[in-house]
Amino acid sequence: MRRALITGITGQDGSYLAEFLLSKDYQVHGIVRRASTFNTGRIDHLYKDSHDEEARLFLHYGDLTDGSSLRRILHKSEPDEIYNLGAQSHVKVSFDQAEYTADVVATGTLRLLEAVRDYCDTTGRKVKLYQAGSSEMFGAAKPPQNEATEFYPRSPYAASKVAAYWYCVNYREAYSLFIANGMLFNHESPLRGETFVTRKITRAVGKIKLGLQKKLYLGNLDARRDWGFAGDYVEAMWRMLQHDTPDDFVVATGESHSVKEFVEAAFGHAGLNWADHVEIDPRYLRPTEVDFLLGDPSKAAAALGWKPTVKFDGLVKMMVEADIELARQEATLINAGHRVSARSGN
Ligand code: NAP
Ligand code: F7E
Repeated sequence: MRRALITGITGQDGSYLAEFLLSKDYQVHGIVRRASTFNTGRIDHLYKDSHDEEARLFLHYGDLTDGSSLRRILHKSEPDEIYNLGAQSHVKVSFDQAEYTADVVATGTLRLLEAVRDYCDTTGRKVKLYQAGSSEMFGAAKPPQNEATEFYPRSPYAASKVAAYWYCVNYREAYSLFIANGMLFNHESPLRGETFVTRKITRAVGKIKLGLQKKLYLGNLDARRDWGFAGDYVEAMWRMLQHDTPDDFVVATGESHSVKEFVEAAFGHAGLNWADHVEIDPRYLRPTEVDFLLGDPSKAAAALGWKPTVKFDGLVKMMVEADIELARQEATLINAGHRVSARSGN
């Protein structure tokens, strides 16, 4: 049985990837941060108690800021494949917590690479590593962006992902490790964190539809993104590690839309007029913005046989419908006297 180790398993992509690998009969190990509240909501449906003979998902406490935990978990889990998805992944937050973002995203990746290098040396095992790079690394570079496009990061998050990318290239060349950098454009789903713009919008649409919220406050509506479905993108990660040689790939849909187009489509799908509900709050603007991302995924299509199955309209519909259902459940709870959080932000 092949074994995979996922950092960031409790995040959106971690959840889809764990489910995908379990469906391929992997034993899956995931690193979970200690928190005072449960943070495994996205993977609870995959978990079986470790005493259960059928258990194939195992969780370990660790952190990318804690190198010794990474080393210990490598020895415990003995992975064939590692997916480094752990990150402080919010671009706006990275301006407020720049040093922490660099420590997790850039130095955290370096800590993991050092641990993997020593693990391979001492055990003689071969381990493949996927690094979660981002279209944010292209930043202000002219669209369309592909593997040959020069990086022009526009945030501490993006600069940290560029550093992590180059650490990975260096470790691949210096120590002949199998390391693939994915340069993934924005990918979303009903599991997307609620402070990223797509989910913030579809959550608001659901709550407005059910009468639980009136207004949605957003920042820059003109930014353009190439939005795909997270379920499709985790398969691209896996395909990169099944390729004969380690390489770097752009993963995108090849279509770009503005935030305003997403807003119009999401409210429209619920039969609402966005102009009645959306207001601009400068709090959500960024010191430097990434204006226009449009990925060219032709290398991934040719070399990995990967292509997206969900495009813009299908994605909006999937997210709006899931969030209307969620708001319906919340309305039921509120009517039964329970308290439900009204928090939104970023
Ligand atoms: P996400 O939902 O924000 O999940 C991030 C994961 O990283 C969570 O499991 C989080 O744990 C974990 N994490 C945070 N700080 C950590 C630390 N110090 N040590 C270990 N783990 C830590 O992100 P995502 O959307 O799934 O994205 C996955 C990866 O792809 C990230 O590296 C992100 O930067 C990158 N990426 C995402 C996109 C996208 O559009 N989604 C595009 C390109 C690249 P908690 O649950 O405890 O917070
Ligand atoms: O912003 C604009 C905002 O936060 C998208 C991360 O997964 O994808 C993500 O980064 C756009 C930006 O994602 C609001 O200014 C307007 O132009 O959803 P986002 P992101 O910054 O593109 C990349 C590929 C990653 O790697 C990251 O980890 O939407 N926008 N109004 C807003 N954005 C937010 N969050 N909130 C607003 O109110």
